[in-house]
Amino acid sequence: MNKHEPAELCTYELRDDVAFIGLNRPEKRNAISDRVVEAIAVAAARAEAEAKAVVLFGHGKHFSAGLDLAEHVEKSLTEGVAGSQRWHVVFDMIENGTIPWISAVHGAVVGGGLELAASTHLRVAARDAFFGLPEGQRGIFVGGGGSVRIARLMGVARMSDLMLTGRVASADEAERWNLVQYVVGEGEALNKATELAKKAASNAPFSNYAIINALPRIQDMSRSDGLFLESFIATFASATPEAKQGLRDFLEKRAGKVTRPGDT
Ligand code: 1HE
Repeated sequence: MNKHEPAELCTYELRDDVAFIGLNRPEKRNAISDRVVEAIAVAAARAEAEAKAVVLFGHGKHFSAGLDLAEHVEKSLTEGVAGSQRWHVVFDMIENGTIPWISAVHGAVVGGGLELAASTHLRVAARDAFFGLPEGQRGIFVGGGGSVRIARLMGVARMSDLMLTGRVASADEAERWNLVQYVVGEGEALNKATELAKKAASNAPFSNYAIINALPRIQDMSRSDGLFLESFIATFASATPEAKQGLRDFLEKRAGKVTRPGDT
């Protein structure tokens, strides 16, 4: 191990049902090395086993500066391909797991850092967050799933703009472009993500599983296949004990109503 690296590249804490996973390499702006990818994999496996939702955040002043360029520059072509494919496997564990992940981002959310955030299910940005894909300027390409995930979130034209011109998006632009779902004040992203994670953790596990696994897949299907699959998932969900209980709770006036934003 490099003696300058902290032993714990990802912090992990379970609070109630929510796992808090923190990228912990602040002196390198949470740049993602091979060891960081493995630390994320270990944390993700632990969260899958014991948590009902995850909040992912970065220690220090930035969420993540993306790919560790110092490590990358030393790699052969074969090592580069293998490295990219390992990112794909680990980020797929996040996206296609059984529990919802919510990213709380601030500062730089750049390159592979944005690819990591895009593999989670919701993103909350603090107002000081900024979003860039400087791969074009560095002579490389996205390799952590961005061409699939980021392009689906913000669209190919916007992603091409960031990659071709080095344009950097503010938190408000990122929200307008569908990269993030919430923008909050500086220093408040973790609190907001925690609030959302607690809500998501209280849903029926099967509903969460279907939301995070079926919705993205259905977008990749034909309309007819998507509707067909939806019917089966809906029927299966309705047969779970949580659904029977949830429906009865509402009908017998034990469950909350849907309220207007701002109403309690
Ligand atoms: C790094 C990295 C890194 C910082 N790899 N070491 N990503 C980028 O092209 C982003 C490059 N980084 C930056 O633009 C800036 O560092 C930040 C805007 C993120 C932060 O700026 P700042 O002023 O807070 O920090 P800094 O002084 O630039 O960096 C502090 C240290 O972190 C410094 O090392 P030091 O030994 O001189 O102290 C930097 O070299 C180091 N550092 N970013 C390695 N990325 C799967 S494919 C994905 C492809 C990509 O992700 S491409 C985008 C790569």
